[in-house]
Amino acid sequence: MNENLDHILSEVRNHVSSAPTREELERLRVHYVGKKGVITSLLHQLKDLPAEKRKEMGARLNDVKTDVEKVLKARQSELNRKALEDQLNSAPALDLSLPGQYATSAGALHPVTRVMEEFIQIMKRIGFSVATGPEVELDYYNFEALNTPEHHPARDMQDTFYIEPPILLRSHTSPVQIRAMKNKKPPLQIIAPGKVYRSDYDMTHVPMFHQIEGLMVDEHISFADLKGVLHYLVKDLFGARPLRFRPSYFPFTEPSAEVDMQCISCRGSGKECRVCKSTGWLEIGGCGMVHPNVFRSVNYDPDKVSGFAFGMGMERIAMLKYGIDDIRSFFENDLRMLEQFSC
Ligand code: FA5
Repeated sequence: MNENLDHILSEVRNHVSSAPTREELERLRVHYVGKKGVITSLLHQLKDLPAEKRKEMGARLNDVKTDVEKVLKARQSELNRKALEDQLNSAPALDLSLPGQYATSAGALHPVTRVMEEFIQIMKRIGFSVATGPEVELDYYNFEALNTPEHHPARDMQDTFYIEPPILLRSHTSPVQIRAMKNKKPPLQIIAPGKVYRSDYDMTHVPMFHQIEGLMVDEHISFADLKGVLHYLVKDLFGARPLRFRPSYFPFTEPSAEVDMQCISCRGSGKECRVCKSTGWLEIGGCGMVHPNVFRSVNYDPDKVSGFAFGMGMERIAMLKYGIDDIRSFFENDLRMLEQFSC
């Protein structure tokens, strides 16, 4: 059997090393080490040998089997490499300078993102830093600490989506005021950009929109500082425009105001103007002086510090900047509309 094995091994070496194709190599593999192959049947015959011979021949047979498998594997790698080379040599040369079959258009920032970025850069220039807070918020930060306790009628103005009370989707960016003041002692000068959610839907209201909150706290901050900052901001965003501060109500500011900007379409004349509904003014946000109760809720002393806060709707500002009359068109993903603002 030993001689027989030597013969098999040299036969395998000859046949395998000259196997011209992968198909022929597979046939040889089946012939020698397949289920009914030459070496496999020799292994089956081991049981008929006397015990001591069986052990010696078993070891020898296994060595031969391992050798055969190695030879087969080596030839397989050679044939694979050769097949790949043939394929590469016969393929037509690839001309990478040819223009593509389909034009790919470059992406661009969404108009609302662009307005937000512009807004943030302006505010950073005058010393405001960016603060953030969660969109899934606690009732405490969204209302309670902002001087809006349970059953306060002002909660109805911002009807929102509750996950499970007291957890809700924040209805404004004002909760970041509380988080920022709890984190740091005055002075403080922050803006807080982000998504907010309300149960609203019409030409000027959507259920998800973006606000940027502003908050400045120090000794002797007055309404004049608030006006100065907002005039600077609007001038940079739209060019010099008259602003109007209309008395209003927010539980977390006192006094409070809505900020209106002169209409960019009719320049304040109001004459048959769809954009400002003939009023000559456009609302861009709410603002006011931080209420003493808000300071108390974050352990600031309202007798020592004062501050202003504002909250602006980014979609509304983008509508004014780009002359868009239906806020919903920002979210319909119609490229014909969005592409007009890419550059
Ligand atoms: C507030 O959200 C206050 N937190 C703003 C504030 C902050 C006041 C700090 C005082 C101090 P208001 O609900 O008015 O206020 O919303 C602010 C702005 O968000 C609005 O002027 C408007 O531009 C925008 N806005 C409100 N609701 C929507 C909506 N559903 N869709 C799009 N924009 C909206």
